[in-house]
Amino acid sequence: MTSGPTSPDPSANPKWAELAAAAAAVPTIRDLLDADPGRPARSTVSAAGITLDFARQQITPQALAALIELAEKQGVFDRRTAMFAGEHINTTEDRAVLHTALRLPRGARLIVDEVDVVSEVHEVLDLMGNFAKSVRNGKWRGATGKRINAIVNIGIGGSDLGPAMAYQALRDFSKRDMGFHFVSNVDPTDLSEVLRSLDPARTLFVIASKTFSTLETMTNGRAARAWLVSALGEKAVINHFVAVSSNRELVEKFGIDSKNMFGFWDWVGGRYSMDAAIGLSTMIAIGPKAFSQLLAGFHAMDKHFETARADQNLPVIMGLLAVWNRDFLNISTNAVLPYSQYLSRFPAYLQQLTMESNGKRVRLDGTPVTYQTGAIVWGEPGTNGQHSFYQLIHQGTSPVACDIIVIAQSDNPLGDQQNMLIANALAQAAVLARGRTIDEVAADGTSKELAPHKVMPGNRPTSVISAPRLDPFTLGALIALYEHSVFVQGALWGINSFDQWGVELGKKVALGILAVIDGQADMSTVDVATAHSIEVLATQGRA
Ligand code: G6Q
Repeated sequence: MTSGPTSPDPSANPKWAELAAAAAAVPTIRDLLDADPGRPARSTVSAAGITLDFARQQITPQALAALIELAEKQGVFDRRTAMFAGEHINTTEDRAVLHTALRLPRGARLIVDEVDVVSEVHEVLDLMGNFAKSVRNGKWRGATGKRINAIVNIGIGGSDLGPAMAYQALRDFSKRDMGFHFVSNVDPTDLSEVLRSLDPARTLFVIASKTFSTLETMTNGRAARAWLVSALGEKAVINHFVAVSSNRELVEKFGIDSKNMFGFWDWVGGRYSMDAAIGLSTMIAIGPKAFSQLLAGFHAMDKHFETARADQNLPVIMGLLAVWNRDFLNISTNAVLPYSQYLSRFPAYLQQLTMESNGKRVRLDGTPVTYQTGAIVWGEPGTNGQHSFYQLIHQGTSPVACDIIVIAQSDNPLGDQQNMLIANALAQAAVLARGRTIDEVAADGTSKELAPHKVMPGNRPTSVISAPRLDPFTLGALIALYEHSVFVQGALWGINSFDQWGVELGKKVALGILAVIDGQADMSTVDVATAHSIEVLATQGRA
């Protein structure tokens, strides 16, 4: 750990008390909207093809300005500069945090720890590009000479969620005569269900693991290898397995030719790696050209985040609104509601990005926080969610902040369906923000007894995030928007958004318990509750 990371306590800053007082007196969203017809236009900012409309957030312009001042005083913008420059801002792991370098254009210059980062990034992108092309055009063949028609990405967490989300999001840009599958769970069902429909002679496995030692990925990788070898023999492995990793030694040990390994660096965190080599399956799906458009979208949002003034800066505004909702309005959860079927895995992706990054309870210097940090993030695509959990958002007792994501144009126009989709998104945004008063309910002729049941309190802070079309560029920009919003939140809270000790512990503890279950360690090595559960599962026929 580098010495002496600074992390001033934001709640000790006089601006914090000022913001708390502002929150106590803030009008309802309905009142804010009704008092100021110019509010929607003034609360809308666009960059990199994405528009953020935060008119339905419960905040005054003065409070937003105070948040910006607090961010300035907390060193959020200096930390942003340090991140882009490759300083080791991930202090607990002594690493730079440079996912923004993954999308720097060819020819840009960034030297970090005496290494020309941009050349290295483009070297790997070129290797990936050649490989992706050869799989797509059939030059790369399986061991029996057949073309590959199925790609199976085996990875978990950051080595799965990004590629799985991006494939789903960009399906319309994908090579439709190939199948793309994502296996992550160590539950044997995950791999088995994927393999049952595949032909070994036409299947290519991408083993995606930064460390190449993650239990789930290595176990599924070995099982996939055994499946292939039993059909085609040991020699076929070289034609049917490639690796994405930063651990050459373990890749070779697995039997994968290191020529077929696509590397990345310790300055790319797992959850920030879908635009590094972890995106290999995405690149095979959409082709190298579309992948470079995806990177261009990320880069456009990076540039905007780096250079735009704070009050026009989408990630800064979104990040500060998240802090406002969490700490000053005391809202503990944020629903991400994409009105796009293509974005159906986006909430799951954001769960990792936001909760693994900002689920932290001590500041950089190790002192405990005395305020709330990362919100709980979850969601499902609209309109599906409307017919289930939206009920709680509308009338439950816990307020939920909402991000409604709308894509204006459909790639699959069908009658009036796209208009219906958009109408539903805007209807929900209106009701969440404004609610429905008892007088409005009564005006419908509803009886006195029934009326209270039909009242909606509203006042659910809602942002509408929109874009003309969901293409690779837009997806890149959208992801970068959330990445940097997460950064702003973490920097203001003074926490390290780039480590994940909770996740690491889970990996370690599971190995100890596995040793007990497999009879290689004594029951006394686990706690009494775990020992009891192991015994209960044994009586239930655990294998
Ligand atoms: C991401 C996390 C975690 C990680 C997985 C897979 O930020 O660290 O989700 O991506 O545990 O790790 P490997 O890529 O090393 O297998």
